[in-house]
Amino acid sequence: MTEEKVLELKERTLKFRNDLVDILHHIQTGHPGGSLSAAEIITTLYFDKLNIDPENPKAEGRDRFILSKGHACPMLYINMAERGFFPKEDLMTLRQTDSHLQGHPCAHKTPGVELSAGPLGLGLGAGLGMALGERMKKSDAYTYVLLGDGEVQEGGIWEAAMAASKYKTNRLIAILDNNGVQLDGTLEEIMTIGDIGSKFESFGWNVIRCDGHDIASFSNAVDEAKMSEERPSIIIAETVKGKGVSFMEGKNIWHGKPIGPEEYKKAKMELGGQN
Ligand SMILES: Cc1ncc(C[n+]2csc(CCOP(=O)(O)OP(=O)(O)O)c2C)c(N)n1
Ligand SMILES: [Mg+2]
Repeated sequence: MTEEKVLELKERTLKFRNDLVDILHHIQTGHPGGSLSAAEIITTLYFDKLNIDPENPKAEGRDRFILSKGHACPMLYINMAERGFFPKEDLMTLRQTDSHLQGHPCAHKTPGVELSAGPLGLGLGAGLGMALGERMKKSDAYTYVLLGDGEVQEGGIWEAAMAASKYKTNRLIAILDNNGVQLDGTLEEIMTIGDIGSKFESFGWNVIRCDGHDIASFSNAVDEAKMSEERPSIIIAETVKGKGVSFMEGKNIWHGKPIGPEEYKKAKMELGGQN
């Protein structure tokens, strides 16, 4: 990735963090922590890596992105709106009853959303199915699945991990948003996932590590994953929950807390007061 592209994506993620804080403050609900930790990951995919067409969201042979940690959908919607899947004005309708932008992604309502998500643990199995389907169609599309680190405590993840390895789905790329925090506390406090890289490795996966807030580092990890010839890949992206807003960083309380007026002012100041 060129330095210009890295700079462009950096500017985008800063703008998108601002948009996120604006929207979640406006609607007084939603999930800031997990959205902020995935900002660089989602934006690098949507503005550099994914072969998708907002004019034709169901195009044959497209790459697929599954937000398995569905609660982070505000950051997904912001990226999708900017790419032109739907009008940006829709963003402020997030989580309202009649909106197509529900609090968790809904594939039937939002063009370009590949899988309805929210119940954690389902996205890897679904992504595996999509990757196998693409293989049957002799397509060279990639399927990306973004997982939370708390999410991989779910048993279904490990069934999918075993099957993906058995079927050698090298075009399946999981990304772990490894922020060390889940809903009720840190993973150390609730249930550690231990050396997660070794676990996936022993299940037969190609394991790649990167800094999930460093766009060049994440971009290189994706390029490396795409080279895998037989094994599915997992990119373990080191991240900080709530990244970019100091009082949210690493705090599980900001998993799903409304942003108050003073908090809003402080967050916007830290983010450079854009918009
Ligand atoms: C099966 C299931 N159990 C519980 C929940 C409630 N829940 C929503 S988000 C969350 C924590 C997820 O933590 P993590 O995967 O680490 O996400 P991130 O830190 O990226 O926000 C929980 C327990 C859920 N959505 N689905
Ligand atoms: Mg987490």
